[in-house]
Amino acid sequence: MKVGTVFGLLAVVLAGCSTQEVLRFGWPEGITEQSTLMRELWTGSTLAALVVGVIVWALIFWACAFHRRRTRDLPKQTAYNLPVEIVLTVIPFLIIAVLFYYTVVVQTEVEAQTSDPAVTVEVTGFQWNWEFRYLDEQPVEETDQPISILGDSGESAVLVLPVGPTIQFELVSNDVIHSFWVPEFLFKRDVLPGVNFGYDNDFQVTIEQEGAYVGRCAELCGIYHSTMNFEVRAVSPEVFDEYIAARASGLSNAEALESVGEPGLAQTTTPFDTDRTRRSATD
Ligand SMILES: [Cu+2]
Repeated sequence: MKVGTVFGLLAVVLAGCSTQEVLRFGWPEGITEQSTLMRELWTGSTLAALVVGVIVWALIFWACAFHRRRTRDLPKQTAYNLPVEIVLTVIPFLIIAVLFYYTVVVQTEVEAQTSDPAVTVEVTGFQWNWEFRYLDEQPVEETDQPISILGDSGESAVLVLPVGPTIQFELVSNDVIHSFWVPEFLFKRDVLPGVNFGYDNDFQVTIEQEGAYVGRCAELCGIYHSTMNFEVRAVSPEVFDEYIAARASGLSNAEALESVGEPGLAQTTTPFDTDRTRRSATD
């Protein structure tokens, strides 16, 4: 009866799920090469935990089934059994050592940086929005300044990025600590004031999937912290080049996006009014 229930539940849970989804064990789907590495670490760790779990459950059921109290005599006492104590110390240590090893390997790969990223974006966090500047792309013709995307209370910043090449983010804050977080990257990093004094606060990703993805501030940074949203728009490298050319020619972000066949405004978030002067006592 109980076994039947378990199989019934399993059938319901597993129906319609691909092997890939089952092996993700609830891990959120990422869109970068780096997030795949993290997912593999999670799958491996969960499988290892399941193996340990099955052994522990088997031992519990074995003890329950075959070592029930049969007489009123005190059973054999095994406290202070040195060989057992050693085994029970060594095995968890080995498990931790293996998990630690693979965690460090994956962390190193996720944080690895090439010396010549294809796109470099300077990310500036400020109370309470974001500015993105393409440091290595052609500048705006008229001003000779890097192309910039500035979020404000009327329009969320839409950061356009190509799928395929390596993208470098250089994080800077103008005021307090913020945190640059695109949930679909499965990665976030604090945006610190003072990085210009020599603190290296860069990371790189390689996006694998086109689409619109929301970005957020993940560090409580003041009254409108929760409104610090932006959008990453991942497009093909060809569309990215067209977009950069359109921006360089002087078009606004929305105009340039529309000129390459993309929606001009953010699809995943809406702008928020952070102008405190308008919230007077008379409102
Ligand atoms: Cu913030």
